[in-house]
Amino acid sequence: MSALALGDPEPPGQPGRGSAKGPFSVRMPVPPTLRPVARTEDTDVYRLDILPADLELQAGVRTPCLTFGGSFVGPTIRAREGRRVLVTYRNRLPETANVHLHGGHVPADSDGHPMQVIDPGAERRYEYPNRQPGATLWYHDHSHHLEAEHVYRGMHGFYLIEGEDESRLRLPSGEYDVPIAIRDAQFDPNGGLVHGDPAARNVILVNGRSKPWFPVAARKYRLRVLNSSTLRYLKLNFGSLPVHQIGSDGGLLPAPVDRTGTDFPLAAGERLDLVVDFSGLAVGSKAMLTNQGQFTGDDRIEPVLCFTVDRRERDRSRLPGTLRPLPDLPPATVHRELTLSFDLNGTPVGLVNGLPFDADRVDQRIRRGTTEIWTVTNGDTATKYGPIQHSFHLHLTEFRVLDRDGRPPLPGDIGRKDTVPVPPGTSVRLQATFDDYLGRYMYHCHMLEHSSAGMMGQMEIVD
Ligand SMILES: [Cu+2]
Repeated sequence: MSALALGDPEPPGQPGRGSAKGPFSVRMPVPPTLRPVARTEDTDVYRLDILPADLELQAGVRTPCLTFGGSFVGPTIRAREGRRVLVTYRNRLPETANVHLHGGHVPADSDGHPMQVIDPGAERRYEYPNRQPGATLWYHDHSHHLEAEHVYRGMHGFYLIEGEDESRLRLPSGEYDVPIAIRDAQFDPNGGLVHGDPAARNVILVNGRSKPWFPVAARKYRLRVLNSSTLRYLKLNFGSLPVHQIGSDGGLLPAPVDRTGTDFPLAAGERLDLVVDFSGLAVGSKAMLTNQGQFTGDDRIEPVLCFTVDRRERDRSRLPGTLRPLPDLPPATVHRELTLSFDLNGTPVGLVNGLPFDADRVDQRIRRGTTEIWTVTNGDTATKYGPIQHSFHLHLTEFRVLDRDGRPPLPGDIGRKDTVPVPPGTSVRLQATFDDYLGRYMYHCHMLEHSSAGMMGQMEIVD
């Protein structure tokens, strides 16, 4: 076999063989699509085990992981708008786990509340109604104090809802619709994942492989990019490849936005829905996706994924001029202010409005049907460690970013959002309407080491 093994493709969904070492010698796997165990007229039924697995994240080395279904990234669930999904997760770990569907409008007892855990050996059924527009969601562990380590060690996967409007849009689909999860990691000399100093996480994994390659035809692809890091900010760039952003966290934008050549800053948990056009590239050529180091003490730009154009193909997909209108913003009647910060005296404790998470305390009571504006502020401007970055994630529903410190939203704030960065000393104003389920839901910093340390609040939607 050649040193670069570029002519030795493996079927999508299979882990890299790792027979050749060095950058761009392992093919990027596409997470396998989970098959339902039953289908009824209106429901797809799934079973998925949470279990340990030794996986080849780095060529030739086995890494102990905590997984959904034995793969890292876990299997993709492909749902359809208006068609219910039931998933029974069985916990085969020796510790508690649970599952939050990030971006899902779901009943409170299916939201993966941090205190609603699945005990070792037990199972729990989650109901996902999918009564929301098509979007790129993901599922991950959310058990209290453990979510950062659990997600870091592998417990995450994609959940894609196809909107009722999507087939007529004729966006790239099937094998040309590729979910890509990007995150950082640190390995010990034996290949074990080190969940320690975040600044030491010096490896970027793309669908669970370091510096993989991915074969593409010279045509358009839909790439759904997730920052699945627990903490790290990414700054991605596709170089000169034509890139249009068609969606963000909560689904499609009103129209594609040409973002060719621009950086894509992406906080942990945020998603990008992109159409990338490889048709201008010759067969045999390569294109790099790069990331610029963030929070690691260096600002190097490093290639993280190599696209290899290996064939020409007829492309019947389109990049439509219009996609999906955004819902109107009704007038807001309630305003709330939240400040995210740390108490750094002793063991760091994450705070929202000065208080760490308490499952027995409801921080915000919200009447169903209300439209609210939340001003979220990062109060950690001058700690003993310097300024500290935070982000904000709202469960249950999306919000729209109105402004940042009175200035227009950033390019990454467009569309229906559920996760946004909140840089030190800044405020972001968000507007959301709480119109579907009742019960208790979380909001928190989505830098999971921060939420694991308590930087979460609880809201209760009431009639
Ligand atoms: Cu934070």
